[in-house]
Amino acid sequence: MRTNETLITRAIIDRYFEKLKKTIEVDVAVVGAGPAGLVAAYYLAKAGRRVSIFERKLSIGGGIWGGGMLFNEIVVQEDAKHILDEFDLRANPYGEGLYTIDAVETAATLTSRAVKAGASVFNCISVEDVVMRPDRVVGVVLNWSPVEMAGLHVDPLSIRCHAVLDATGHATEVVHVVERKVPGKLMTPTGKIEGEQSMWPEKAEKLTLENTREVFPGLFIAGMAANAVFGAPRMGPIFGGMFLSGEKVAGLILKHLEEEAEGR
Ligand code: 48H
Repeated sequence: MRTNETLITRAIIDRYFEKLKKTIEVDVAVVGAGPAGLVAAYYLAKAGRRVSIFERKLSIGGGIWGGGMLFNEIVVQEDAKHILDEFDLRANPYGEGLYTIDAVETAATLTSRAVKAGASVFNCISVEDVVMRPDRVVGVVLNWSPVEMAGLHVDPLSIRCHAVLDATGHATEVVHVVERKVPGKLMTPTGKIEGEQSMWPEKAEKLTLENTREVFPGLFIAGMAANAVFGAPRMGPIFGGMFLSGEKVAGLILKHLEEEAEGR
């Protein structure tokens, strides 16, 4: 058995660049690997689409790990139970129509299932801009997160895709870039980002699903980003809306990809 250092290095470089080359042109670029992004990526990959997820942090899972205030349990309501079953997550009934799930099991399972379904995950890579042609989004601009953190002047690389999903949570970073830099208006009442409101779980959970949609040609929003863009409240550590939003946006993007292929 050969285990010398150069072989180990060669194996890592070869395999990483195989993954990276496959991502130069994909069907969907998912920005942010929180619950909404991971669930969406899973359903898209399961449907046979080429999906890459870009996550700024070293860890995958976004806000799942900390549960509520670092108590690492999350709450999911009955409406989203079918998604828990799809992912084989162990849900413990709590009160009427609610379930608790171990936050660590949730983050690990969503990640594992998205990757096994075929999604490629690139951690420690931040999306800093989009590619536009001329007034639609056709790709994302990438840089290493450590480059971003160190404030180094390093030019990025970009990839092309047929749809971008902003699943960056409260910050809704991709939509902010588009609002600022791409000609045209967002598909919101004011044409701009409406801004997140304070906490109201029942209303917020319902609105998360309603607000999950295409917000600019080629750009979709899901999860907390959907409420931030459309001016809806936050909901605290209940995650059913995030899961349902991921499932819904996957369906919308699949339809978009089919329509685009018919028009090509
Ligand atoms: C690459 C990026 C970039 C970027 C950000 O915050 P998330 O967990 O997002 P959601 O919407 O899937 O889930 C929201 C949920 O965790 C939450 O915060 C809830 C329910 N809050 C309610 C409340 O009241 O507070 O994940 C987003 C991910 C994170 O991992 C970021 O690091 C990542 O996106 N990210 N990745 N490029 N430009 N911006």
